[in-house]
Amino acid sequence: MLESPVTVRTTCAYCGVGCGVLATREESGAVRIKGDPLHPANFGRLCSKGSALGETLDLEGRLLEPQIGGQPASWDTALDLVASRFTETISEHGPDSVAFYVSGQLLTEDYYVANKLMKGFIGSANIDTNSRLCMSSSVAGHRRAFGSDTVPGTYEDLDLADLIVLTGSNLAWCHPVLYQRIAAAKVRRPEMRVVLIDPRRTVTADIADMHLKIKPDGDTALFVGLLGFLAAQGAVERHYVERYTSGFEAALAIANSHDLRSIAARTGISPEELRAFFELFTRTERSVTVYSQGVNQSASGTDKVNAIINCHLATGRIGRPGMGPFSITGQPNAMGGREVGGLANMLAGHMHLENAGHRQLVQAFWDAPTIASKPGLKAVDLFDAARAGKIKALWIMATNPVDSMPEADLVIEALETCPFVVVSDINAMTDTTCYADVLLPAAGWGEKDGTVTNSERCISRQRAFLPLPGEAKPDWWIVTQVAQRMGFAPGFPYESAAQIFAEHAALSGHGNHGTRDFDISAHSAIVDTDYDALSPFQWPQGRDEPATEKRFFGQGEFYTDDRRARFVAVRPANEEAIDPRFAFTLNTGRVRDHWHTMTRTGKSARLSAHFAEPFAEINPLDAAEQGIADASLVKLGNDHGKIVVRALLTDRQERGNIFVPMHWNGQFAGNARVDRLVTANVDPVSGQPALKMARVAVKPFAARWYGFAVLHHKPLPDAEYWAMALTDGGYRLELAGHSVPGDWSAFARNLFQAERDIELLAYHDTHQDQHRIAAFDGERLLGALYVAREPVTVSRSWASEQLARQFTDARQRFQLLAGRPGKDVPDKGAIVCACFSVGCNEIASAAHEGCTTVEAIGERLKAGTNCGSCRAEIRGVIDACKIVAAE
Ligand SMILES: Nc1nc2c(c(=O)[nH]1)N[C@H]1C(S)=C(S)[C@@H](COP(=O)(O)OP(=O)(O)OC[C@H]3O[C@@H](n4cnc5c(=O)[nH]c(N)nc54)[C@H](O)[C@@H]3O)O[C@H]1N2
Ligand SMILES: Nc1nc2c(c(=O)[nH]1)N[C@H]1C(S)=C(S)[C@@H](COP(=O)(O)OP(=O)(O)OC[C@H]3O[C@@H](n4cnc5c(=O)[nH]c(N)nc54)[C@H](O)[C@@H]3O)O[C@H]1N2
Ligand code: SF4
Ligand SMILES: [Mo]
Repeated sequence: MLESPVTVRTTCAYCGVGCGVLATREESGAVRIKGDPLHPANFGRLCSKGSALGETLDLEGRLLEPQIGGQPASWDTALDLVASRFTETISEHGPDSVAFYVSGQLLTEDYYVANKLMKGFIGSANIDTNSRLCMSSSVAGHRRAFGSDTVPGTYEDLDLADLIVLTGSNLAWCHPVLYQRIAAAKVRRPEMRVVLIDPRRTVTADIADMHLKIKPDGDTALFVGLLGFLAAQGAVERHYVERYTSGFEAALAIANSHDLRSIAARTGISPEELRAFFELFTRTERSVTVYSQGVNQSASGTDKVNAIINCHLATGRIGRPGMGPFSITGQPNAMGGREVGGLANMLAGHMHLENAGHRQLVQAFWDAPTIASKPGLKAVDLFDAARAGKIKALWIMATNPVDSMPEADLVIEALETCPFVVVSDINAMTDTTCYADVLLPAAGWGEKDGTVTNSERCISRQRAFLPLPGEAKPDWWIVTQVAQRMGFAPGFPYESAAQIFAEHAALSGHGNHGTRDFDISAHSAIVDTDYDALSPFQWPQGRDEPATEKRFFGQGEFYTDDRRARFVAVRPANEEAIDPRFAFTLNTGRVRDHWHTMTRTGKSARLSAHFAEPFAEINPLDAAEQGIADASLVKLGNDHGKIVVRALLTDRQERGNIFVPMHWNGQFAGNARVDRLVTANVDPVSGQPALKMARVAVKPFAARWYGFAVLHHKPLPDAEYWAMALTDGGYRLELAGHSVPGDWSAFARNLFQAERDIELLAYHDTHQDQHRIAAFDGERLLGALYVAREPVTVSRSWASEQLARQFTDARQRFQLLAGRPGKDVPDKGAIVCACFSVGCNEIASAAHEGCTTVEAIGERLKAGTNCGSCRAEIRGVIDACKIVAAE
């Protein structure tokens, strides 16, 4: 047990920036979180999610013991059952009848043992990961171009670049600390240029000098056009191309078959804007192209990646300071998972499954009975196979596919069909755990030890600073135990994460001799104490030669057979014909303060205040045409299903396009799992699904009543629409329905879980269909419900604050019922700054009083002065006030 308070250096649990965190456990049990000033990824900075990590660590909702069929079981019974069912299934139906579906949120050591068990000991490659939904087009594009899955550059390149092209990346919300780094570099060097390529005007546009509102999937055309332009301007770096690459002519021939006009038609960007961007890129040697899910999550994702890389190879802008294509990773250990070969078509240590020499190396090193010789099933195929009855035992670790896979309802069918489903998770109740035959309680962030690799190949330690809760165990331990019980004890002797890391490091150098990029063999003999003290380091760190160069490919030396890079002759994808029944393109992605399926960020009231409800961003003209009013509800549907979410009308959204966040799921909303609607259409090379491109019809959801409630107990809502968010002291809840409850007081009593002896304070206007009902338990508010025919206008942040306050007199109670703050209590409005809970009304009034810069707002209200993630939104509020003032 750790003595408290002790400060532990660890790494953030969330995104691939991989920020260093200082975690201190106070005497009270609370955990204080600060950025680690010494960590090279963040130098002390954290974003809103990282800063709030301490608020997500309580044990409410945690899975604290193994369960079989929903009943508690001992570890021995559960592990024996998993091992025997896998062993029996393999002996009856062969190794390919079982599968693991794992995650970029596992630590490298967890991932390494899971991959070793499946590929070397079970003898199948049926282990795939949620990275298939995330990074696999980047992996495939890297491998096509470089012969290896290498990210050539470093974060420092973002400081040094004169041009940063952000393609399909909402950096301000998804990699906030890198965004801040670019923003700071731009202040230091105002000549630096930023271009954003995204169909939506996201808050990232705030630092962009140019925003190219590209048509969905226009990226390949754009970069093919750029290649042609570079060649026409004589900007091709002949020396680099001739000496270090092959295939240039074929790629150029395609580029030359397109003129500016055809590129304009395919991208939706005007020829003038195209020319301006192409000229900027042509004349700026120090250019970095940062790309993320707008590139990867597409049926042409791999081609997009190669179209980008082609432009960097053609100009020799790769592997030198301030230059390069830069695929930034999403999950904390997306890179580590790739290093251990966690994808169904990869082998450990960045070796290749299709390479017999590599297979032999790995098998011999592992002293394994077998080695998978053909690629396994990729995520979408894996769940299809389970649905078809071909996968008979499936183990899911650290991912929530019922929410995050395309055609998500078919994943439910797959889990119902599969005879034996094991889920390792930290939470007892997720949309996936409820389909498990066996649930295994995993140790979470702060409770376990291991390493993660961030987007710039920097490996850092996650360290435990909390005791293991209940019966929870680290994922590597769970897999090791099952492997031993399957009869593979000699291959799985591990007693600590350090031993696994040492083996992984040794394998990376085994038979390498400079033929593989991934080499950390300098750490092959690491022992527990050194592992405990391990400082962040960037790979490669080979045993033989200390790395002197932190970037790859400045001097060629690619990992293809002839050590030349390949230009890939990519063609712009054809535009698909539109089924008129589904006239809208559905784009999906992230919001600033939530992480994926909300199993962790949903526990923080501060993070839940930024967006407390699932929503669809719709262009106001489209909304008008469909009869959709702002803040009303909309139904999005297609042949796969329907969802209902709040309409958010905004001209940030282009006509014909809709954006819905991926986060809301069955635990937080009645019917908002957006992946129900996304077709499982995959990229032919990488197998990554096109998660940014579904087709839907959009209609108003004709609610006959709308409700809003704040309540102390977690609600079990009974309404056609509901969405719940945590708030200080309880929950806030949005409701709506077609069928009108007969007795609103009974409805409210039920909702608040108010005992019979608790009296309700109620106001009913049956003529207007307005109802307001509150219940108090002594001086504490148990719940307040506001019902109206139109969306309820009560201030959400004010109402939420009422849960934490004491009601001592009748006047306060009536004020609550009136749904209005007293005159002396201003209404904050929607929360903009999560760190200091500052709302948009407060910012707007400060702006009206003369605070017209983000800095001035910071001085007055503190908003934006901690993590800075909200600075772009603060600027948005100030600008809106300026426009109103000018009108
Ligand atoms: N707050 C927060 N941060 C996160 C996460 C989170 O859940 N929450 N998750 C992490 C993970 S795992 C990942 S993978 C990353 C993802 O990070 P990002 O890729 O930055 O995030 P997304 O919102 O998925 O998508 C980025 C943008 O792609 C745009 N886009 C859609 N279609 C196209 C297209 O055809 N072309 C172009 N050029 N753009 C397009 C979308 O409009 C969107 O703004 O974020 C990581 N960081
Ligand atoms: N429509 C649409 N769908 C998407 C995307 C999109 O942009 N649009 N993005 C895709 C991308 S890029 C990604 S990365 C995925 C993410 O999708 P998921 O991986 O499904 O999302 P998470 O909510 O992160 O799921 C992680 C699960 O692991 C559990 N967990 C947390 N820590 C641990 C641990 O230490 N051990 C174990 N065993 N479990 C743990 C959590 O409780 C949670 O249930 O979603 C993909 N799906
Ligand atoms: S940017 Fe934010 S979420 Fe990402 S690693 Fe850093 S603190 Fe964590
Ligand atoms: Mo991701």
